Amino acid sequence: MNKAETSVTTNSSVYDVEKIRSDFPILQTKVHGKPLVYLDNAATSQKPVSVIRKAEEYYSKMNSNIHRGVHALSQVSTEAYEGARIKIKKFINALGKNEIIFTRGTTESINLVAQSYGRANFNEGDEVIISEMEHHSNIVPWQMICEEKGAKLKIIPINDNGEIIFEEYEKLINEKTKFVSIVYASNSLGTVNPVKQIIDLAHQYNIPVLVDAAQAVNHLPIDVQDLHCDFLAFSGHKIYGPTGIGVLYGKVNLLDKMPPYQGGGDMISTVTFEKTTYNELPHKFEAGTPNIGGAIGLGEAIDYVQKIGIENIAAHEKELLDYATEAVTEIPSLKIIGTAKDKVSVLSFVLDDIHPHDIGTMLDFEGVAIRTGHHCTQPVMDRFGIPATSRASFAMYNTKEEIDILIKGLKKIIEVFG
Ligand code: 7TS
Repeated sequence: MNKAETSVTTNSSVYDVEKIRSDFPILQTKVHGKPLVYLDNAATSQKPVSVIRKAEEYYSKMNSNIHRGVHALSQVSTEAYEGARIKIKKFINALGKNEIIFTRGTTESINLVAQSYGRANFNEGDEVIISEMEHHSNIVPWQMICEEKGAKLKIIPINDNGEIIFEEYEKLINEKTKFVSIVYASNSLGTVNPVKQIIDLAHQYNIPVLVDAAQAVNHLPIDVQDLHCDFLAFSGHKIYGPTGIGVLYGKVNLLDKMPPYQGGGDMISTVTFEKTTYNELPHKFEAGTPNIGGAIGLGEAIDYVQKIGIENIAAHEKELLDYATEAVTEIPSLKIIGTAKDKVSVLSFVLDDIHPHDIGTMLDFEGVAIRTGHHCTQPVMDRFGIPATSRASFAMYNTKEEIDILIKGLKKIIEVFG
């Protein structure tokens, strides 16, 4: 492999993609006899060996329930779980560790805010603003609570490049608006939204904003104090961590006033049949035994990302995206869906007269994993008048050679379909 093509020079060092690849055992897998080319990172990322080992270490040396045992193992697992919370607090620069709530993932984080904040604060005639490019998990929870409370969902439209039309947002926001929930980076278009500007405008009206950072946290440095977001949600599995674990960040003054989302063990202070008082933050929002091993694994994944450096990862992924965007110009029948100026490493496209599912299936025979479909963003598909796209999404361990294999595969498919 040509070193010059696989390494990018970063501020501090040379980005050694081969070394990074060697940390991800699954990348050695063969699919249909071909080396795996994993380009479905927006769906879920692969895990480095340190995260895999951490899960093994947890279950073989630490496994015990947390916050409730005086015995040694319970103390070890509690310390590791709470240690992971502190790592996440530092990673996104939250003010305090009580602002970090462990959830199952982005979906649960958004549902928590909709069901807790929304149920307590939305009334008949109120309005909630989201955008046309949201993942279903940032649409449906708001729809559900709006329906229950008689509130209305307002949608910021997007332009032909897949960018938010900011002036339309300015027109939508008014004294009826009670909440704004916006995706940082779109999973089906790649668009990076001007979330800081979006938040600033909402705050002029004292409206809280939730940022869906599911596709941002693994690509961009995130500083919640700099963003001034009120809530931020992400999933562990998209940032090289385990599935079934995620994070809700919330400003302490908002979380404090919000009612619990679920009732059960660990979220209480005292219980009688007459009255229950609730535990302090963040435990008030973590009912029941959590995904302890998952949280510890997520802490390990964040250590790994910080070791490589999120800026270095971003620079490498930008190079891959630019390379792929240029390479597909060789295929005249290919149209990119999502041509925003500012994008994360997501390349969605359609090919004239060839259904994305056929593209996905045929690429699979070449060992290439991409995602095809509506990507849980049906309104985006409606906006572009298409049923589905094919989506290649790149991570820190992908290479230009893998993009070459994708392009070769696409050309072969076009030949087959005549
Ligand atoms: N928000 C965005 C922007 C996403 O991309 C996803 C998952 C979610 C929320 C939900 O995350 P979860 O971990 O709770 O499921 N997106 C994708 C995808 O693009 N392909 O598979 C899942």
